Amino acid sequence: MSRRKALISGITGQDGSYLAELLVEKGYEVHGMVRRVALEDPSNRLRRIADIRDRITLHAGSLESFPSLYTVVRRVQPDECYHLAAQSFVSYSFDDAFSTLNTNINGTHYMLAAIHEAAPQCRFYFAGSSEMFGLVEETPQNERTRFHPRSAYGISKVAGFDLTRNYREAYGIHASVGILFNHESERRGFEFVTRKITAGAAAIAAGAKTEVRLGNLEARRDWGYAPEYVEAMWRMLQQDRADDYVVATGETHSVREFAEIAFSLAGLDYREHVAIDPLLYRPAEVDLLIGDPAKARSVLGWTPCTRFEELVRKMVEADLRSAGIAVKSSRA
Ligand code: G4F
Repeated sequence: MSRRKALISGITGQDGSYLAELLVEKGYEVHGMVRRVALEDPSNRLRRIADIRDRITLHAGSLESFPSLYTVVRRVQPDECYHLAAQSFVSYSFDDAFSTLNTNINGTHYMLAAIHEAAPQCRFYFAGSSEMFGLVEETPQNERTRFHPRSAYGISKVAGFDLTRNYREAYGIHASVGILFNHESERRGFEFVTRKITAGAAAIAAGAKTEVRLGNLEARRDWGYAPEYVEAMWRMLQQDRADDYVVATGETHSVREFAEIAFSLAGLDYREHVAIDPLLYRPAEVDLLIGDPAKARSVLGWTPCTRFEELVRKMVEADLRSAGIAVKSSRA
């Protein structure tokens, strides 16, 4: 039997790299779509997939160009397509709403249209987000909770959700949406608050800096461990029927709690090193997110394993090691 083929957009990111590793391990022929600039700067932009680079095939493609996506889909003829690529930093979407909306909405539409025209049997995954819930209308949030996005990023994800559902209903594409709550790891980008805190605490412990500047410490998020979340993506595409699923831990914690634990694991008191910068507050904040993963648990058989404190520990220990600090005990 020939190997199943998977195409991943956003393969160089945190989620894309973990998903590619999972699919390689499962015996898939894995293809990734990346921007041409990434192919020209492998040591930097392809660093997260360096370990599996010789076991995957990369194709140049741009979310801004339907012909480029269409060409990749037609050539690869994937059985499964995971559309993860996006402008994913919420804060940036306030600085440039136009490019966030263009890239995220058109990019998703182009991917769906390319699948519909060139590989209609392919199963499709769209990376939805808890940012779609925004100003939450109920707690915890589940698949039936109404969306109220608070940023251009959140709006673009709601549009992607609607596009995905429409391709499912109108054209019979096996298209599912994962409504993923925040998920972090040692591979998280430095612009996101968790990594900014863990890398900052490690740099302070190493004597390389003295403070970390943060915005709203009271925002609460449902933070899980990214490698477990890509498993949920894969499980969605193994179902007979396409559907939408909340993927979350069911626990919520504040940015302040994250900072307190991270700094203490680095042997520091966050109150002495965190400076509040009003410029880092968002014009419209998402104050509270907490997901109800009951459907993912019952239908997909998916459960999160890594609890909040363990997640913080994994991230802090990795950053301490990178900063040249020996870490004695790790439960990781
Ligand atoms: O880490 P964040 O930037 O993540 P955010 O905005 O929750 O979005 C992430 O999770 C979503 C899933 O729910 C994804 F869809 C999205 O792509 C992304 O991965 O910010 C978390 C919270 C916010 O409330 C923010 O205001 O932390 C607060 N915060 C406080 N100080 C900060 C900072 N966030 C950042 N990035 N930097 C700060 O200095």
